Amino acid sequence: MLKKIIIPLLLIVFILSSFCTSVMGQKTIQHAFARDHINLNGSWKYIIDPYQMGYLDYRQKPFDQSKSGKGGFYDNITSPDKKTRVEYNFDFEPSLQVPGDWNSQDQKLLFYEGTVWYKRDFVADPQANKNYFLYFAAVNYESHVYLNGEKVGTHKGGFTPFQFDVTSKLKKGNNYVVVMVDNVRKKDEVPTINTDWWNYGGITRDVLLVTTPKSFIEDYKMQLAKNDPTKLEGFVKLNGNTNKEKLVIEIPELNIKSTLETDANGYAKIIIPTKKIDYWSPENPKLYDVKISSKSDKINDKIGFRTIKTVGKDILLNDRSLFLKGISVHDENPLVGGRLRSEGDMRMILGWAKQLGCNYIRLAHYTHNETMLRLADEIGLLVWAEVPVYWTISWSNPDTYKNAEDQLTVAIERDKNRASVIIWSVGNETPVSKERNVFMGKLIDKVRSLDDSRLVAAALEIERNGYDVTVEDPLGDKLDLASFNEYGGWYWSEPKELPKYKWEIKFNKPVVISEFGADALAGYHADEDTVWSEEHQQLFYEKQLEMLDKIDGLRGMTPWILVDFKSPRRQNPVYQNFWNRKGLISETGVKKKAFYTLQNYYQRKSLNNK
Ligand code: GCB
Repeated sequence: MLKKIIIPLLLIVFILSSFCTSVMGQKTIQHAFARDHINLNGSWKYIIDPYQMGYLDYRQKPFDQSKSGKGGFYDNITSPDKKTRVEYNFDFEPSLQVPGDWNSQDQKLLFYEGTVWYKRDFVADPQANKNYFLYFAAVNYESHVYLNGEKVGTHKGGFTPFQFDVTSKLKKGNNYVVVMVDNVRKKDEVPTINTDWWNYGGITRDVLLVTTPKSFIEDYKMQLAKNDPTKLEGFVKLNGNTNKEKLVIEIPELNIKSTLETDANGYAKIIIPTKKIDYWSPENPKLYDVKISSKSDKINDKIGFRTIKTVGKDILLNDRSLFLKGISVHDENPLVGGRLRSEGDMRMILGWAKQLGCNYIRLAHYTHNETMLRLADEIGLLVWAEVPVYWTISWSNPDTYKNAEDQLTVAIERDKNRASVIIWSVGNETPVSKERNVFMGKLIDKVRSLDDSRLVAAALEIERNGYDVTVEDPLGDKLDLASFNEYGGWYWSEPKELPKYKWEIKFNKPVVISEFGADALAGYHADEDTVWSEEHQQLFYEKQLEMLDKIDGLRGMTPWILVDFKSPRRQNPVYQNFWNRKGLISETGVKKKAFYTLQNYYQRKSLNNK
């Protein structure tokens, strides 16, 4: 009797626990793109499946959790015998390009929120002495991944990478991978149902089949020590070897060749004294070639070294005071109205920020493409990186917290070697409450436990009373910056009134305005009091900057936003048409008048800064 109960119970626990551990994927490999890999980008067949016919039976039970595990679209039956009834066929379907969202590739999918199945064939020649990982740089939002008809894992979160070990499932010759992607918004997810950006669905970033030796360099970190810029600190982590093993770290330009030994967990700490480092900065984005080798593996990276800290109201980069001339950016290519897909797309956006005179960008409101951060390193732009803890998410739900923390952890793990990243932001415009303060407070502690070499911030909100504006969110006590969004002159008051406002900021910390902005339709000209006109947006910028310049401790800003972006919330049929028009550049790449107002201000700041 006992057996009858215990065995099924154990089975359920086993199934549940293996499902849960796969929800966030496995720990991702550092610098996946530099590994041996087969690139799985390109054309993928797709099936639109709003009722999840390929996933659930008519009693809503997932096929992949049934006894046989069969019945779903992942079986990929394309040429059934004459007695087999099959109601799908990938081979007769059109294709989507990966990387890329589905909304911008098929008119039917512009507003679609639901399930789409992707399928791609590829050829492999697996070797016995290698590991194989299916690596996804990002899929929005929930994905179920199958290789040759077998499930390899599930993942939630639309902007961070994940991978699955497929070593035992990969075949010599033809293979096929099927991914079910579901972008339905849900209240308890991160982000939650309400955002001001397009809910682009699909396999939005690269897919790789990564090959490693059995024992491989899984992760590494190298940065200047927090309080000692003459020392490189970090670690290397091997996977697959529990014996002590020698590792070599080389930075030829600094004459560094250092030998380390891993412990029983494959972990080795890096402490390398060094002199004469050419510090990384926006004016001098110096990157060093770093080579790490173990007995069976090696990896190269380009890493810059710099320090960042705050002292009172000052931000010091390499011990020099700095003003952050920034702009906010979404991960979107306005010219196609979809997610950024290529390095060229990203260079276009960053190039525009450089033309504006920026030394800094806010990558809002979620984790951007790894390539974006690598380009920021290369061309010299400081970065505020953020997780999609946006507006009002489910503060009291422990699963929501876990999800937010996981997304934050993966983002930090992925980008911890990027000199450009100086700020981790734990969220945007989250309303003060006991539960929210606890939730956000824990995220801040988490960041500090993972990375003590950068600043921690959040885009807070302000309070208003007549012409008095105060910043006193209690979370500010735990953060390194007094950073907040404010929409004076657009959602409240009007541009000409702005210089009358008095600011009181409770924190003795550098003030960095994370957002302000006003809509304008490019090419619409009127007098400066007419909203939606370029003249009005220009006046708005002039008055904003006049007001903000009077704030004691002002050390930077990221106005909202570089380029117009798509949003379902923006419905004015004449001026918006589902575009948030706060861009300084239009969706066709035209610079509005306010672009030049801000450019001019940043030029003046540069002169004063010297
Ligand atoms: C905000 C949000 C941003 C919106 C912006 C707006 O405060 O942080 O995501 O897009 O305002 O345009 O209203």
